[in-house]
Amino acid sequence: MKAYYYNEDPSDQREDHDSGRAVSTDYLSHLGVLYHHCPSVSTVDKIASERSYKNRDEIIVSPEKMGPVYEEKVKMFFNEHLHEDEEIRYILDGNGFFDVRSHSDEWVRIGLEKDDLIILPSGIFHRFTTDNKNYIKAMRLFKDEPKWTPLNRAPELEKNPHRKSYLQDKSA
Ligand code: KMT
Ligand code: NI
Repeated sequence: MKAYYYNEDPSDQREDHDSGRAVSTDYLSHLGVLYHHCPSVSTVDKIASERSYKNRDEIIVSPEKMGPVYEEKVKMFFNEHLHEDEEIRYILDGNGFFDVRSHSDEWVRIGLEKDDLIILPSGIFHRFTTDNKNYIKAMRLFKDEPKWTPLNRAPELEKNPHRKSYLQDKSA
């Protein structure tokens, strides 16, 4: 895992966009974003049972797996959105970036690789992209039914109770 402020250069979203300003795991936790290194699935099982996550599936995001809709999917994952539930992802193979909004509404980029597990709190604005190798395999964990409808950023979302409670908790 490597976290840093995103530079807004006009290159493809899948490039590193590393501004050179590093972000610590401590700051991530102030945003409510929790990182765990999980060298084995049993470490993941422990976190899942502590948080009552009963279900999981696996997703591969790559042109081989998705075919011609890949580019479209990659653009879609990169739309800024929030969820009313936590988003937990455990990286099984490949690489990807989760970008989350800082307290001052800048993008913080979190580069993930195999064995990285990330928990995004409900209500945080974020987006996802593969990197320039165009391959990631990830486990998605959920409590009951998969419920991660993306709510795209819009002014009226500031009234969403999950958004309000995120802002209150994190004094963002
Ligand atoms: C998401 O929430 O954007 C995704 O699930 C993308 C694939 S998981 C790395
Ligand atoms: Ni999401």
